[in-house]
Amino acid sequence: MSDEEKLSPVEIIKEASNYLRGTIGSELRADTTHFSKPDIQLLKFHGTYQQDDRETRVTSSEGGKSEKSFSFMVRCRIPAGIMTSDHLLAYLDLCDEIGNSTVKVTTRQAIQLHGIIKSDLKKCIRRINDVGQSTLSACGDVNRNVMACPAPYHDGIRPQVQKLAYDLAMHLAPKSKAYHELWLTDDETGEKTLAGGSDEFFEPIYGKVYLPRKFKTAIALPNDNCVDVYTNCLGYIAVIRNGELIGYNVTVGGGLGTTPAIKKTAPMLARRMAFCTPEQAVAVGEAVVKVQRDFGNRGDRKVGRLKYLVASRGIEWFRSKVEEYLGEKLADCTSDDVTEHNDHIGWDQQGDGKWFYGFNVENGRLYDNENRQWKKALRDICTILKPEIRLTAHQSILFCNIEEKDKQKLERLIKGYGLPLSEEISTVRRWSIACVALPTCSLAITESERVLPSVIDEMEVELQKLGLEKEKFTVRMTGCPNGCARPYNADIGLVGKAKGKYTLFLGGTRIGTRLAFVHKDLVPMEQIVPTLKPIFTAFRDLRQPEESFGDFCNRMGNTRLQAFA
Ligand code: SRM
Ligand code: SF4
Repeated sequence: MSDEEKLSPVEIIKEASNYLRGTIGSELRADTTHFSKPDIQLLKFHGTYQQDDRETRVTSSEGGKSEKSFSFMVRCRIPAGIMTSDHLLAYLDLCDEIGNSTVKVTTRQAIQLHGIIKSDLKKCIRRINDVGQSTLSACGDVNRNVMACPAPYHDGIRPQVQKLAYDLAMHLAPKSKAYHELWLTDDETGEKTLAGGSDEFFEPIYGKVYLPRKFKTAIALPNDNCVDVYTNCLGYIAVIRNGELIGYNVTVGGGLGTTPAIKKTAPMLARRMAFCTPEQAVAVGEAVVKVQRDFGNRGDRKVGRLKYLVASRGIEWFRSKVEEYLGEKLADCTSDDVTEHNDHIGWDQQGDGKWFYGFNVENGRLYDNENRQWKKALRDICTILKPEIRLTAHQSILFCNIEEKDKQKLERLIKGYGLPLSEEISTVRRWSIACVALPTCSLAITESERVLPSVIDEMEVELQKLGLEKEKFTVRMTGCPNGCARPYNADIGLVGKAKGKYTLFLGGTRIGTRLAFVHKDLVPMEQIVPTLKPIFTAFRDLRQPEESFGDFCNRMGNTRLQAFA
């Protein structure tokens, strides 16, 4: 049997799971702290990861064995990041009552809770559903949270794009009843606690073994690629004529995860495939999913993502397969492409007489300490002003539907809890994001969200000295090469490679259309800013008019950049 024919162990687990059930039900009832290996894989489809706090691992004196302090990360599916104040209040309550008292706004416009112990897991997922949110398919080998520009503009386009995110999320969600059976039933009677759930006994789109790997979808606008569309398996770029949405240029095969030691893996930007009308968009998405389902690599999860299928078979082959599954030919892409990235931070008008405020949350982490009370501020804002809440792909929050008369009140609530207004944050901090990494992420090699703020502190000083403090460029840090904060197409990417050391990438773009290159490997954290300093200086002195930092690095090329050092 060739490598491709031999199924990976996760395939066997999915096949035997009876549509995502496995033995999760009985293991949930057992008086244990954690699940068995097969169920850990299946739990992901239900929106939860078994983790352990890597800092509280203790070594028993007898066996010398590591005993883990198990807990669960629970991720919610929030298409286009759109939710209500009541939803956010429910997450804040849950994190305080049964989580680690923090909430993470993710790079895919979703919410994560950490530190849920096994005996609270069912309660956690049920309460999320009770308020009308879901964790189903937030993780696992299925279509994940669908991203779309969250800005609440009444422009006739955004609402359609956001609705498509919702429609795709619902259409591509698993139909197995397992989710309802396991999480939304009474422990004693087994009765459903919440109406809904499909009556299907099979998966019409996915089949028994779901997809070979995770699958990600995003929808962008030409003047606003705030979702980083080219890093997704499936992307839609709105095509607008005379103010009307006439369709989408569909992209396929983006994805950033890589294992540097395995040469066949690499970050890739998506390719432009074909044009579809708004009416075709969901069916085209389904066809793309089905082609990956049937032709994606199920033998080696390292190359199971759609990007490897598109790269190995070619975009023409892929498009013809999609057309075959769709049952019709698609038109070619128009020339429309993404040209800007709006992070939606600060005040902006919605176009209906109301305002929204983009609130920059540093690395998406909501917590309270003696200096800053993110959670208290959000509780007050959500209780007093009740804005609609929208999450951005840069880990931040939009407060929507704010009346003119309430603008100052909102600002006072933010300032009252020691938090900076978005306008008070430096440009470089505003455009920086970091992944979770330590202590919860089992794959983390280095710190990320806990150390990026201090790296940015140093960067602010140098940029100020050079008069570059107003320059807009993205800085993205991750604790390992998986790329959860999308470092590989940023102006500056910092990727954890060895303890306390990072690979420094340069030359991407703020609009996400170009991959960065490795400038220097294994840079100790304290050397990051000193390494960048001569390049910032050269940028100030040698840049062309209006040239961005990423474009400058790309034009110079790495040999010249290294010479500046
Ligand atoms: Fe991610 C795995 C966190 C967005 C690529 N990611 C993980 C896990 C679940 C670690 C694990 O497998 O045990 C991390 C959980 C850490 C924790 O303690 O919470 C994790 N990923 C995150 C989040 C929370 C980062 C953040 O700080 O915001 C993001 C959650 C998004 C969401 O709401 O769904 C997150 N992950 C991403 C992105 C960015 C994106 O999708 O726009 C990427 C790069 C794009 C891509 O998918 O290619 C990304 N995560 C990965 C990979 C590499 C996948 C690959 O193709 O190789 C892994 C590991 C894997 O799948 O094997 C991973
Ligand atoms: Fe964990 Fe690596 Fe993702 Fe960071 S990039 S959250 S360290 S998997």
